[in-house]
Amino acid sequence: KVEDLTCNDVIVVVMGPTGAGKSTFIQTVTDRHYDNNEVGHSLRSATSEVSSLRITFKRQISRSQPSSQLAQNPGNVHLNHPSAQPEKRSSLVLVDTPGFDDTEKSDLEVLKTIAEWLKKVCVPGQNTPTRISGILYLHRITDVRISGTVLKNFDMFQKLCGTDFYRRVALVTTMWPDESDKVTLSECERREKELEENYWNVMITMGSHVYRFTKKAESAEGIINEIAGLEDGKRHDELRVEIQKEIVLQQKAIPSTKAGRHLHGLTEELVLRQNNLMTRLQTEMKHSAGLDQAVLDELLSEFIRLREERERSVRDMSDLKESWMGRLFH
Ligand SMILES: Nc1nc2c(ncn2[C@@H]2O[C@H](COP(=O)(O)OP(=O)(O)O)[C@@H](O)[C@H]2O)c(=O)[nH]1
Ligand SMILES: [Mg+2]
Repeated sequence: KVEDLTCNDVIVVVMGPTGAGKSTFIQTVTDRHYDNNEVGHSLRSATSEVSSLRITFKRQISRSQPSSQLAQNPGNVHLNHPSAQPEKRSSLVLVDTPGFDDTEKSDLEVLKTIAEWLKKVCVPGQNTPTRISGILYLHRITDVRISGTVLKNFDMFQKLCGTDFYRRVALVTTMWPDESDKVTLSECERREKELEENYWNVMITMGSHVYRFTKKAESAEGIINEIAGLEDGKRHDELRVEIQKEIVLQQKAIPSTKAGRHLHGLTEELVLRQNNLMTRLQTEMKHSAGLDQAVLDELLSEFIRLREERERSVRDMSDLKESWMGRLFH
């Protein structure tokens, strides 16, 4: 439970589109620790909303392991591990979040879910406890192009996170092909470069780091070590996630946050697109004399589905509309 979190916990939030590999990444880290019998008590929630899992995390990466993999990877930051030193143990909480493309939830519901969780772990008036140590944003390197869904996830993540916190962000590419598959590998490396130059450049300039997740536990642990600042004691700095500042410190309602405002714009565009589509479908149905029944039925069910979707978008948009008073005060 969220209330169980303590100021000794290192909290790392994992974000990204559905299917980016968030749950797999977390599983990879936790499995290893289950095997080693190092599991502390579980914080996994019963719902599939935001779930968090606490493990006792031991620094296990020797000098030679990650550098061999990262050396061939000049775009990535070099993991510069000091020579063997006594193991350090930390209580690590990994937080799994839904993407902004959930099948069950609208984007607004997802935003609320994440924001509420971040609000609960942040006790106002107390200055040390439960800071977020880092955010991992996961991206499938196998995606041939950057889809609208992926862009939406990335934009929403940036707005939630805030520029100050970019230094504590790991941009993690997942689903790397095997070393043996040279053709696919070089294609993925080209995409990685494109991401770094055209999509992630601003974040990188402002301190975010890029990593590859190679499915091995060492790979995941290396990323967490780096980003959570487990080794350099930096986790007590004053950095905070933007939406936490907004809803906890500035007491803003979700529609008034940067993420909320951005989502309002996106939802407005979505409603326009849905309206256009519905008009087109209606025209098609009007001119449908002679079309066979199966085609007609399909058009009709498409129309009904679209109308339901639009209802939901319109509802979200009105929820996201800042009240007159709200705008005055923020
Ligand atoms: N080939 C491959 N498949 C992966 C990898 N990571 C995740 N998957 C698969 O991709 C799918 C989505 O992963 P999941 O962790 O559920 O994504 P989430 O929606 O972000 O939590 C699952 O079927 C995983 O088994 C990876 O590194 N390589
Ligand atoms: Mg998942």
